[in-house]
Amino acid sequence: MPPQSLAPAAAVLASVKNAVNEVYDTAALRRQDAAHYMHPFTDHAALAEKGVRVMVRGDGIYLWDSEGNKILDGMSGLWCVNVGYGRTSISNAVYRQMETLPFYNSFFNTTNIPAVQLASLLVELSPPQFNHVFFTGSGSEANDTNVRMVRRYWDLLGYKGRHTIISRYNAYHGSTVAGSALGGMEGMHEQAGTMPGIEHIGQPNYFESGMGLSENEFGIVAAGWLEKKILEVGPDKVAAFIGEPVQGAGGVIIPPVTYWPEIQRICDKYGILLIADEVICGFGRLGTWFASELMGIKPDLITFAKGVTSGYVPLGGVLVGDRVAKVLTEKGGDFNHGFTYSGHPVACAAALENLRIIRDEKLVEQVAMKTGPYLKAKFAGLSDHPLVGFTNSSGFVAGLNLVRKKAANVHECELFEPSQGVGMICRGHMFSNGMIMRAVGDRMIIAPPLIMSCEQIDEMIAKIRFCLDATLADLRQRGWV
Ligand code: PXG
Repeated sequence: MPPQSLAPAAAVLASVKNAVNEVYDTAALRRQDAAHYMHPFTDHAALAEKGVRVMVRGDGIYLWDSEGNKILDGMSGLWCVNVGYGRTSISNAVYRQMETLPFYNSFFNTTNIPAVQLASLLVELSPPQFNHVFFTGSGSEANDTNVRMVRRYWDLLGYKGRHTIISRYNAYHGSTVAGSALGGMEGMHEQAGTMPGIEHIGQPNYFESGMGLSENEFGIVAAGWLEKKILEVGPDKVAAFIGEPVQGAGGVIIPPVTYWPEIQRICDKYGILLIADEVICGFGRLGTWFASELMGIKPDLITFAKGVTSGYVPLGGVLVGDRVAKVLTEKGGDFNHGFTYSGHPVACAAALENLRIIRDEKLVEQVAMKTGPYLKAKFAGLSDHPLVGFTNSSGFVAGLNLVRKKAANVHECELFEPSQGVGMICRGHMFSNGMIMRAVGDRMIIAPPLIMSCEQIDEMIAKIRFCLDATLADLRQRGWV
């Protein structure tokens, strides 16, 4: 007798065909997508015309689309899949937690085991001033939490008007109302408006603004813009300064080494809270568990998300330093803030397993000692390409600037007109040749999964070079170079 559970042969064959040959009705999926799915940060008319790419599977550093193309994911999904795709131990942890307790809230005197364990683990992994964690569902919610928290902190200390938060132009801190106001993206401010009590200063972008200065001199000058703004607003009105240690969405803007220590000195001088938004930079991205360690700063709050679960399920939060936690917990009363999914047991179970992988496989050490330096050397090698005017990297983020004419002094390179959209042209060549590399203006950026080996770095650099050549040929044909 055959076992009762045997599925009919046709059904088995169909599912095998799907799994192995990946046969999908891409045209139908595209039509449905165009008709019903509103994508984030997307021009829908343009997307519908072009047709969306349907991602169906991931394994390690690779993705496959519905047409069977294999793609090297140089962006870790969206700066988050640090341990790579296809980790069954994370899916198993999620499955087990869903079977045991799929949800319970953390309001009303209750907690759950994964949330307690994750808070304790994050405290263990983070710099010593952190002993408390506030969980959210995303990085945006975490930055909203920061706004609420720093204002509450100063209120509790009796400084009622001390509500201004200083951020930077071209920063990205999320897309909720507070997140987009905190960020410094013009396109977002135009549509979402800004918020009272949020001010912006210039970003430490050496390529753009460092003309006539050494990198180290420029770092001090750019940090000085914070002091100028504090004095303009009034030191007794400024609650906090927020910044990404390395700006991600803004184009992998790596500040000079002098920048962050000077920012810390200025915050200390005026007693201002320092918030490090490590949504991208945390969990090994720069070769340290938290980038603050690398930058030599001691923030009061750290925003995290993305890499905490490697994006397998959504989770974010704030590491709350002792200075703030003490006031909130001892002087506090109710902090009237929180989300249904704060400390979601399934998300926390995914994070626990993800962090176990990062720790046991020594991925942070690997990026710091081996693959990060290897990537730095190989990526810098691209600067011999006729289109590449400037390259830099830190750990597992890197960027290069496409220029019309190179110069020995990076500030003397001739740039393309922004309206020519050369970065997007280059991104198109990457995409159609199985390589995901982002464009921010004419800066091309990567943030690969932390598991990437030296051999895979070689493969990625070869792909990037091939696509730079294709871009150059394309631009020559247009008569632009
Ligand atoms: N802070 C930083 C530094 C981020 O990079 C957020 C906060 C918000 O996180 P959530 O989870 O709410 O998205 C982010 C997110 C891009 C891009 O184009 C980057 C992000 C999000 C969307 C697009 O590079 N980063």
